[in-house]
Amino acid sequence: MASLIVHGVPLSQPVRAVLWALVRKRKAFNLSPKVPGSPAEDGTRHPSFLAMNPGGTMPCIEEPDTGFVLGESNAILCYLARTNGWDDLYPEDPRAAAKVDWYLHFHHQSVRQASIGYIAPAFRQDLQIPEHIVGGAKAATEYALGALDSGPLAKSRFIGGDGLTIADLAAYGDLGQLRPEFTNLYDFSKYANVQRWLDDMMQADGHDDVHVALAELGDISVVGPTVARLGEVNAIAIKALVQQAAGFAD
Ligand SMILES: N[C@@H](CCC(=O)N[C@@H](CS)C(=O)NCC(=O)O)C(=O)O
Repeated sequence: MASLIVHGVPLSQPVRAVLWALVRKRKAFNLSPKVPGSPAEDGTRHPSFLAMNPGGTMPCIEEPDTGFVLGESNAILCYLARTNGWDDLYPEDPRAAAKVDWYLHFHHQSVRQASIGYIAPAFRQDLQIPEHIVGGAKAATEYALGALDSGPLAKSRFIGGDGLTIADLAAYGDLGQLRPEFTNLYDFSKYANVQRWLDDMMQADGHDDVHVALAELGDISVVGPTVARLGEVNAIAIKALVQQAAGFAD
């Protein structure tokens, strides 16, 4: 049986969410690094990639044995959990699953915007993202943090309830990277429940394994990284993940 292929790189937030599920469950995978937005052969806008994921974004998974391909991180997380029986990460009970689904739908126009408002301007200085887009994304992030803080995280330890689920993996992809331990681009102190949840997530199994690139990159709050540096930290993280995954079961 050939291992699942994950197309993407570890600096991508939604790719990290998928990798974290695989690492937690010790499920074997191969990484096929891709360049986001590039029409080149190794890019997410190349026709061969678009044939697998018409959205043209990473992550995308590919099952070599069945030919099954799927894009969109939250769809991938649900699929992996269902097909592998990871009921702790995505409960079978319809009401418990619905709480997780609530977050997965809420995510894109809310928490995901943290990466547009804070990370994209630092990582993609070449794009000179217009201020109204950055400002709008920061406002959406603020709203999302308030909603998480006064909503699910005021009631339970994790977003979907008392146990960690794929909702937490998806959310942490965009929020965890901003912590002082990584890029140091956002101060969460006014959101006590979010802060407590971030601390819990940092202790969760597999956290450090999927955050090698961000640990290598470090604080970028004063001087942003060069494109070459982003490539370097991705390469370091890919090597570590591939080595680790070689010991996992298909
Ligand atoms: N909704 C998508 C978002 C994925 C996404 O934005 N991926 C970025 C990298 S972090 C990407 O591939 N961008 C390339 C592009 O937009 O052309 C998901 O959750 O999978």
